[in-house]
Amino acid sequence: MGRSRIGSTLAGLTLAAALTVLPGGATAPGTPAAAASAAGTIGDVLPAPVSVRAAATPYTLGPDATIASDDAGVGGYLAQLLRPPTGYALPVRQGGRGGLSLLLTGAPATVGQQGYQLDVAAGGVTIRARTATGLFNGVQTLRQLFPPQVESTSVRPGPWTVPGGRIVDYPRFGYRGTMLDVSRHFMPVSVVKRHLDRIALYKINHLHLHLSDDQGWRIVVDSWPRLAAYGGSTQVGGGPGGSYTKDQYREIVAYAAQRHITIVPEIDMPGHTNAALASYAELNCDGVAPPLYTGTGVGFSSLCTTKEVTYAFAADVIRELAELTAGPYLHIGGDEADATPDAQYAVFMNRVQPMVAGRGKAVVGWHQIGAPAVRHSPGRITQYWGTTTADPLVTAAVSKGAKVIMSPADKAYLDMKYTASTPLGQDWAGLIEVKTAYEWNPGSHLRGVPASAVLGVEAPLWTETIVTEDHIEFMAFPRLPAIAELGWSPWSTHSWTAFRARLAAQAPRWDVMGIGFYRSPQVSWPL
Ligand code: NGO
Repeated sequence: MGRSRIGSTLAGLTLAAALTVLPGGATAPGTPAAAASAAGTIGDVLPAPVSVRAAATPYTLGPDATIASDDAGVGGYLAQLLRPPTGYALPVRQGGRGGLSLLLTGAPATVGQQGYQLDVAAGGVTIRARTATGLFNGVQTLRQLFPPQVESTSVRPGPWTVPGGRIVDYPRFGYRGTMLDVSRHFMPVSVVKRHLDRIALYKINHLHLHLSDDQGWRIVVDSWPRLAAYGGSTQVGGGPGGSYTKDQYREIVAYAAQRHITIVPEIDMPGHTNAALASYAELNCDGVAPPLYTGTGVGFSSLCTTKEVTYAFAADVIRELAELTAGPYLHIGGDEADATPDAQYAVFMNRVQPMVAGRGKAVVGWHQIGAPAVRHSPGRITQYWGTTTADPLVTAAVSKGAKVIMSPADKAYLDMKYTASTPLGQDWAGLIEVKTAYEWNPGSHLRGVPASAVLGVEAPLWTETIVTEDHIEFMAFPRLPAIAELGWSPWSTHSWTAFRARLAAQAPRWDVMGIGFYRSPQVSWPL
């Protein structure tokens, strides 16, 4: 299969990239014409893989197939995915070889910690990786190579044929995320879990949960019980709200971990804190608790940064949240603290950031945390949510050593309307059709922020106007896959024409999964 060509370069272009199978059935020069089987080609994957070599060797999964996996977790996950639609037994064996083999040996070094090599030949499918995460990512590619009916929860006829060839693949950025604002409207555990299942399909590996805001506090904190009990008792529009018990939250973290997704918890401070201020009068400078808030205004609340109790509160919340957090990050918000004097903002952050570091976590903050008077903290990450292409706060944080998560609001905000007539969402950052979500380069979007300073991308879904799971689906699909591709695929594969064809091919899968996506007129969806 000429794998030696992978990774070699020609005039700055990798040969492997030059051999990439293009969407819409077209193949780049040198690819066997016979590659396109009835099941499509092995390059019909989203996000676009680093390199694809199609071959006329499709594999058909049969009733007697077995799964052999060096990692029991990923092997079991694949079996759980394939058993319902196929009706096959698909026993999972640790080690050895099967029709589907997941091996922690033999992957090329280029695949790194998250990548994989996938080979489809008539005799079977082999995924090789250096980590379980790499195998998991290979499984997501394999999942997309099966016909869309593979997503069915009941038995379908098949045949379960996968196009032949080889993919060698690894991400451009280590961090590919999306955010769910469970504060403005609370989302039950079942909805979060289904969302995790869906984002995994596009190799999104972080789910940021916006757990507190003016309208609701959504996680139990034992040392400050009124936060959830009272501060979580409503939401935008005045509904019942809700909050996660610690056990429910652990369940989300564990479910995410099985999908190789890290939960990034956020407690937004010192602004966006009305729910906390309403729950505890002592957190207010005047000692008077405001009423609960169910509107959608921003920038009016602040913890009292001159009171010691505020720091005891922050320390308790961070300690309890860090204990629940498997991943390396703890997000402390820091946006729109318009009701906090600038000097006090820096005093607050300079006391709170070390609390996070002291619990062994890296600080993540919205990019206002890059204010010059706020010190760097080990491993600190700044999340850019502006709408300009240069930002002094981001460059200042980067110059101190921070890495950047790119969430430009005019490109990556999933709560923006697609068009003026979109029934849901806001438009303060602009209208974001699918092409707008796709046509930007996270590695060069901000002047003075080189790709090497970019940790990755994140698409936030704020929920002022988002109430139900249907709403989440409509706003996230198909824009989230666009952001996922920006985070994963090498820039050399970037092409709107190619992307929109691969995107269209996802629609039958979403139909089977019951995802009510936005049928953008920019994409030629199959009938
Ligand atoms: C802003 C604001 C949020 C809003 C969101 C709505 C950030 C980081 N703070 O983004 O409170 O919900 O816009 O688009």
